[in-house]
Amino acid sequence: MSKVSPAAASWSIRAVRRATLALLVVVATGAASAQAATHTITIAGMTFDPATVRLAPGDRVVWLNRDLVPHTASARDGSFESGRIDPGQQWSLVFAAAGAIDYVCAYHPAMQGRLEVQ
Ligand SMILES: [Cu+2]
Repeated sequence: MSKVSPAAASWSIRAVRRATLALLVVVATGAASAQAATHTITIAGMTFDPATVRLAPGDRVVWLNRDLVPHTASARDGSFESGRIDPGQQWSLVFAAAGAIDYVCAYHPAMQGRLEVQ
């Protein structure tokens, strides 16, 4: 007999649902591990902290100004320019391409930072 009993059919539907759910969990986990990260650089005491940030292509970098005066994040090669970031404000950018970028504060050139996208 090749006829499937209702109980067996019901069991196999549950098994398929369970397998589908397991597959979805695997896909979601894979997506999460490949998800872009956010790196926050705090500006305080006239410094970028951390001064050097290593990130992966697609990651976002946030500059958060916790200082008492405005600052900028200005790439030496001109590839990005935050403009004025007032105290308490932030600015962010996603870096798609690999490479190293040195940046400074346009108002206080002694303030220096570096991004290493790899
Ligand atoms: Cu500054």
